[in-house]
Amino acid sequence: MLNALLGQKLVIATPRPGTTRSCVLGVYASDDPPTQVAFVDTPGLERPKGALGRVLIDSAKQGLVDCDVVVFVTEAPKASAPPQVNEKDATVLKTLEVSNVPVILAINKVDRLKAKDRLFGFIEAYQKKRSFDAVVPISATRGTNLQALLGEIRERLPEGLLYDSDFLTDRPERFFVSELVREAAMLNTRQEIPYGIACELDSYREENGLLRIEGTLIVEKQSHKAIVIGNQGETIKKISTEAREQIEAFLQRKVYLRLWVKAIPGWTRDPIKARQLAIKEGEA
Ligand SMILES: Nc1nc2c(ncn2[C@@H]2O[C@H](COP(=O)(O)OP(=O)(O)OP(=O)(O)O)[C@@H](O)[C@H]2O)c(=O)[nH]1
Ligand SMILES: [Mg+2]
Repeated sequence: MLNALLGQKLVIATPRPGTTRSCVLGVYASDDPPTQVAFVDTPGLERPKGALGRVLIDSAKQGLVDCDVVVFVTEAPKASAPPQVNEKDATVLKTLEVSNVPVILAINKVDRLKAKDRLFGFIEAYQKKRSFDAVVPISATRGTNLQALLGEIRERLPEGLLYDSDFLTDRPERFFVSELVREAAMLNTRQEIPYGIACELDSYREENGLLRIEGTLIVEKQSHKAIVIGNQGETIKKISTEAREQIEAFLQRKVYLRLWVKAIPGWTRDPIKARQLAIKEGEA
């Protein structure tokens, strides 16, 4: 959704839960009317248990500090589902009870819902849980209603432009590069492996006009290492190629990328390691 709002790919997205780990700032800007919206993408507030899960919840809560508006993103119900608030959303809405900023409900993925009238019962069920300041059905992939969502957000922001007109994010280039590597690794692995993947960049330097990047994919079990490498290295090769293409598109230049795979057994269950490996603070 953030990428669609910004009109460019800034943050990573995969079908796997737990994709976003560190909060990421992305500034939307428009001249007509003059608008800046500083979006902070956060991890989901309801996550699998374990040390990494707790780290992600802390990270998400950090993203809620000092914001003027919360956009609570849920997804349109499946055709067969009864119109009710799902359990995970109910838990997250409890967390938001302490916040006294406006909360906008964005119902994403309406492109998947053929019978749009099913939304009415769904919205009613959410409004019963708490009174949202606005409700906007959207589709991030199709771009449906994004302007309406921006309008609802804008109306609730304080006046004034805080950033230079071309300012996009406060994270360094390297952060997004390591995220794109992690995204490619998550997209090419299955079951519990993606959740236990972290990425660290070991070197990032110019050499003869080429950007040379070396990085390590960290997995949480020895057995996962062999799977990420794949038969005759085919999986890691695919991950490297996809990551390199994404990095080249992001940086608009040619890069050389080399990846290693390392197991740090149980890192997602160790509170200190989970924090160190999953959350990038300031510099990546
Ligand atoms: N059909 C459809 N799929 C979408 C839409 N928006 C996002 N998705 C897909 O939904 C999946 C999850 O997207 P993410 O952006 O990773 O979701 P998230 O809520 O940020 O999840 P975490 O970062 O894991 O907490 C991805 O596969 C997206 O491509 C949409 O409007 N329609
Ligand atoms: Mg995310």
